[in-house]
Order: sequence, then structure tokens, then C-alpha cells
Amino acid sequence: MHIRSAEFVVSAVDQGDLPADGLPEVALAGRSNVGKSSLINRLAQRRSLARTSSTPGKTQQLNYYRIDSALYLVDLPGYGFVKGGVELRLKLGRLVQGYLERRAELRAIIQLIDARHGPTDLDLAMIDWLKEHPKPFLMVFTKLDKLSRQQWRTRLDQLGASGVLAGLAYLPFSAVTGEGREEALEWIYQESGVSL
Ligand SMILES: Nc1nc2c(ncn2[C@@H]2O[C@H](COP(=O)(O)OP(=O)(O)OP(=O)(O)O)[C@@H](O)[C@H]2O)c(=O)[nH]1
Ligand SMILES: [Mg+2]
Repeated sequence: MHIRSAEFVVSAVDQGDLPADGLPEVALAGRSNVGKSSLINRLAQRRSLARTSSTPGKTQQLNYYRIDSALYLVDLPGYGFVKGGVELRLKLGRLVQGYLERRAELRAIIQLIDARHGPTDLDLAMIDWLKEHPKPFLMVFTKLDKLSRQQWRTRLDQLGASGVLAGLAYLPFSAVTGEGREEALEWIYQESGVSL
């Protein structure tokens, strides 16, 4: 699937910064360093559309990327490293929590999990939160290139046995090889209600 245009639009630090044009939005959630920004770059086939870093906690705002003038991908701050007080459930931050709960344009959420270790306790808390909320979500297992096929099969068996994946949509993905890109894009377009 070819993306004709992908552009950075705004780095939102509060509600007032969010776009008002009504385009559908799909948000990317996951702990710091899991590969949210890298996934955006791979989907758009752009090397440095979204800033990536080996230093966790790089993305601290809601970063909006407009895809094909049809929808926004919203890169959320990675949890686990967000500065914030104890009142912030899931350590997401007030802006992110309010966004996830109330943003009308938000159609779906992609929850990223490291294929090697995840889900962590915070990932599990986030998955529980997503299950309780009405918007559709997809779990994307990132950095698949760091596992052999056999290691991934073993991981899937473990996840299946633990019941974490029961009834949930998931997709293996690698920003390095591009595995899972087509499927992720199809899911995003479908949930956004944008025709291909
Ligand atoms: N091998 C491999 N490395 C990856 C993959 N995705 C991301 N990385 C690396 O993981 C590190 C973190 O990636 P980012 O995309 O910046 O992670 P992030 O989730 O946006 O992190 P924050 O913005 O801090 O929340 C970088 O060094 C990436 O190059 C992948 O699929 N495979
Ligand atoms: Mg990032």
C-alpha cells in the first residue's frame, strides 16, 4: 500500500493545540522506547518523519502526522517515563488520559508491545483500560526482527497460555523489515472509515 503524503502537523501540549478539522485519528500507545515513532516512519515509508531515539521518553507531546490528507496518526508520549504526579492514572499524563477518554475524532488505538519481553505490568494495565473503553484497539508486537521465528512461536504460545491475547486483535510487526506494515495500514484505514 502506497502512502502519497505524510506530514508532521503539530506537537500538542494541551487541548487547545489539537486539530479542529475533524479528520479521524488513530493513536499509538505504548511504553517509552517500544517503537511508536519508528512504526509511524515505517508506515509512511519515511526515514525521519517522526523523531526516534534510543533514549526513552523522547516523545512528550501528542505528535500529529497527517496521512494522505485523510487521517491523523497520533504519536502519544510513552508511558513509564512521563513526568507526572501520583494522581495520573497509568502515568499517562492528564493530556493523554483526557485525550483517550474524550477525543471524539479518536477512532482507534494501536497498543505497542515489545515482542521480546512484553506485556509489562503497565502494558497489562493499559490493555485492561482499553478493554473497558469502547474504542477498538489492536495490539502490535514490535521489534519482531530481534526474534527468530522459533522464539516468536514460543512467545505466542506463552501469551496464548497466559490468556492475555484471548479475543483480542494482534499483529506482529518490525519497523526494520516492514513485516506487518500492510496489515497495520489496512486496519488503520478500516477503523478510520477511510476508503482505500
Ligand atoms: N530492531 C528494531 N529496532 C526498533 C524497531 N522499532 C524501533 N526500534 C528502535 O527502538 C528505539 C526506540 O524507538 P522509537 O520509535 O523512538 O520508540 P518510541 O516508542 O517512539 O519511544 P518514545 O518516543 O520515547 O516513547 C530506537 O533505537 C529504534 O531504532 C524495530 O521494529 N526493530
Ligand atoms: Mg517516540
